[in-house]
Amino acid sequence: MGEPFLFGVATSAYQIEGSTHVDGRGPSIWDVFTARPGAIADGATGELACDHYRRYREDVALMRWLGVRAYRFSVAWPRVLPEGRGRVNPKSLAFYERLVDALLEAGIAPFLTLYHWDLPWALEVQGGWRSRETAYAFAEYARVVARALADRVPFFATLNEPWCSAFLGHLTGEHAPGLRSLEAALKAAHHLLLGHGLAVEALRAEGVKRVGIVLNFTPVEGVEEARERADRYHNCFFLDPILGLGYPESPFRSALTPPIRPGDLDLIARPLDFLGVNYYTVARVAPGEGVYPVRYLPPEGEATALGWAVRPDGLYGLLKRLGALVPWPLYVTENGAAYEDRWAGEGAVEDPLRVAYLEAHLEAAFRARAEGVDLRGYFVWSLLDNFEWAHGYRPRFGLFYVDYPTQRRIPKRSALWYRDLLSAKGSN
Ligand code: IFM
Repeated sequence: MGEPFLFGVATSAYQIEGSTHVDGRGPSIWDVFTARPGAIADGATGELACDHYRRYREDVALMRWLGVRAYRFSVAWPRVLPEGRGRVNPKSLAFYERLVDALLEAGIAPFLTLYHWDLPWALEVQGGWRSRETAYAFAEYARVVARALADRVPFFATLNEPWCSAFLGHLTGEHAPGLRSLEAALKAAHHLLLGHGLAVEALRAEGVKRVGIVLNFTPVEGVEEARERADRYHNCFFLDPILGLGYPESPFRSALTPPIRPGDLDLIARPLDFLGVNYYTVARVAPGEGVYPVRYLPPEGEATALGWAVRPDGLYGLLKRLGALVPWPLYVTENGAAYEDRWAGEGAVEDPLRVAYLEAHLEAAFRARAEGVDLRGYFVWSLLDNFEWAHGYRPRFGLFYVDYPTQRRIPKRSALWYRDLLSAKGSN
């Protein structure tokens, strides 16, 4: 262990930046998906979001005030390469350089994610992640970003939650690009992983210090067969190939398989420097019907505004499981809770449920760490209320409340709590 535990906050480009038509940014699959009638609650889009592209200095000041040591953010691929590959847009790279420099000046380590779901539309029309070519385009993009930032950014994660990109984007249709096809989902899953492997090589060639990936995990409870199937779907599908174990037995009742070519699995299993772990809740399942014969049962006990059970023991169990399996240090790269917070127009926003959620989950994470799990950091999702994908702006995950009409940021009680905690731990 040795290095100080990294306390941070996390965000992603499309969820906060806004300025979607500025400085030569190309369209992404989310710009197109949000325009589809009925796809997003309240017809919301990321066009303005938290206006972070223009207000990033103010947001870095909020982080400094909190006393965090690290900031996990993502770079928007369609800003850097508006056509997905080929022509680089220097104006956008300059934005991320300014952001990184502001963070470093504030003593905050940049923790960069290359892909948090905003595929350039120009690549989608050529087949998106269903096409093997997109994996090569991703490695090209990784190289461009690393060339500009590797000297200042100590952590690079390739993908955020490829499970969501593949399955929510191509199987259930809840996320962009909104397809409903198992064949498409399996192709996307494999090409995302291939892109990850190729990007790892590109990042290393450009001298990036620490390279990893961020996966989302949902521990599963329920009767044997459904539980094991759902565990393969939620927790093993991406982790196993990365660990060199190949894909798990298919969670689907189908003869379809990922389109693996010779050498792919070796590329996907390149050694990493860390695994990012996103954890929010557990799932309760029972046998179901169809190609994925699992039913999800309503949560028992306390749940957040998204109906996700509050289960800090799930994080403890997950970290113990991963600690025994994964040969690299772990970071909790996202953890947090959505509530429909209200601001009275003055003072802090009172969010006692979020404070209790974060306190209990941090305690669980530190218990696992005290028992030997090599956990190096913890990032609250999120710094700010933001665009919560298909749910629009109603669920609020932020430590800071965003009053969208004025773009004012108002600290919630949880921000004050995190700040006190970090100052007591000597982080600020
Ligand atoms: O907002 C998302 C984030 O983009 C990815 N992980 C889960 C968060 C909450 O749903």
